[in-house]
Amino acid sequence: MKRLRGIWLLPAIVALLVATASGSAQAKIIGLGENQTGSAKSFAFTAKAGHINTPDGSSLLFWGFADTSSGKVQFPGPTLIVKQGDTVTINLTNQLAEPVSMLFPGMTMTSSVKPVIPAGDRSQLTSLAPEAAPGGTQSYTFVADRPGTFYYQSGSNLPVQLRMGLYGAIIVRPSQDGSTRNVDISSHNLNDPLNPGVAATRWPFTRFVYNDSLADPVAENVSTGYDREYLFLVSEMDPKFNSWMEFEKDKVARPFDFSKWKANYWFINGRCAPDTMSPVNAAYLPSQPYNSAPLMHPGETVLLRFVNMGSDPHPFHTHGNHMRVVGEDGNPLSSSAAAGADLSWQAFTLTLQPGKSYDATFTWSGEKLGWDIYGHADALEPYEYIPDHGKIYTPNRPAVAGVAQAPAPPQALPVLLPTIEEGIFGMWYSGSPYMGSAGPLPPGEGGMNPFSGFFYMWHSHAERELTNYNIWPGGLLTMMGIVPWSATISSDDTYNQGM
Ligand SMILES: [Cu+2]
Repeated sequence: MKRLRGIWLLPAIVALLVATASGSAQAKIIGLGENQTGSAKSFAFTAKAGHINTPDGSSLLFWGFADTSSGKVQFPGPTLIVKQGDTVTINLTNQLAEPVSMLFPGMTMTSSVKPVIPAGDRSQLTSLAPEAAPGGTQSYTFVADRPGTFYYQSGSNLPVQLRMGLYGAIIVRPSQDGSTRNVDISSHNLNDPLNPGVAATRWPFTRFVYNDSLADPVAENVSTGYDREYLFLVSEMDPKFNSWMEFEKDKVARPFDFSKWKANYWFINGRCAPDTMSPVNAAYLPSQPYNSAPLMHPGETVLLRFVNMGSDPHPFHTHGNHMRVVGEDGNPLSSSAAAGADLSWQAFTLTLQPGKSYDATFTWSGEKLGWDIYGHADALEPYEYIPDHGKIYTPNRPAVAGVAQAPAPPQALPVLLPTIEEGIFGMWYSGSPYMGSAGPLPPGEGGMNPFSGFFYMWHSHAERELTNYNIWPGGLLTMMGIVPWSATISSDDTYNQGM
């Protein structure tokens, strides 16, 4: 999205930095379950109605799940975070006016999975799982025996209940999590901060999507190790449908024509941009507690856990670097149980299909740009790409036979860090010629970019999905922030800040 540079960049970055400055930006996946000890985990959910807010001022009726202890219904439902081998029980109470059930695709159910087929001469399946009647309860138990990214959803009256938001994510951490595996990164030419000027050969990971090969150092192509993780649960809504659900008094006489259902809001973790970049638990989004504000340090590996709970495919694009897709639907992309992610592949854009999950890793080091992204020629930054260090940018003008070209400038401008004046008059100028405008901005608008970070867009490549009910920009979009190692990322394990 070249045209998004400049004018759109500013409010997005302001939003992100405000979120970060308040110390509540999401730097890990938040959810329920990690504070429970033992391998038997129990959750109490209530299905109920609420309203979500969109950045254009709309309010939509939704149905969601509440963590009963807080009572706050949320969109999407609470993310469950459990460990491989855990036995998970969910006690559901239904406060909606119609029966609700829960499905856990990919899990080994140990409670009843009997579908609901009411007796009668025109028997029809009405639910894919045992239901909680209005005002009633139902419990579900499963063993989370496989690691990966999963989801739960309603199994009843699907055309209505899925469109109303009855779903959430499940993360199952592998039994290998917490052990240290060294991944061979000798081919990366990244500066080793412990041994400046020398290329780093090992990167220790302690978190993994799946159980990797036991060899140490682990070959890079089979590791599912990562440093930080972010959830991208994507979905969409047609406000005309939510409005019909809320205000139509006679739904039998005036049914909704589902052939005319057409999405006009697109969400990441239940929020439309730019709310995606607002803080976790923002007071003005009482039913949408999760944000999508990824931050990383150069050289780190970020895990993107994708779940598509909508009914449309969403092509997700990360800019800057490709993602490496290492898993799908809770299965590592491997050729055998022991091989690790050897069938992983590089994605420029990853099309998220409805009802599927994907695990993809992402690394950004500024490598092979042909110029020094840090704009300096002094000491190497941690994990800086060594061959580009100290390089200046020169335009690439391939020779064309028989075509006279104007001579290239003898020396293009190097990438300079902002001066004090630019800090005052161009407050977000990162020093990169590729990010935003370096022109003067009105003084007095906030402060400098405190991280000197690089911020750029992660978004749906279906560009209609970058709107909020036809107002651009918005929708399925957020900004990735790459901040120097000197900047603390909230809940960074190194600093142990926690959420
Ligand atoms: Cu783009």
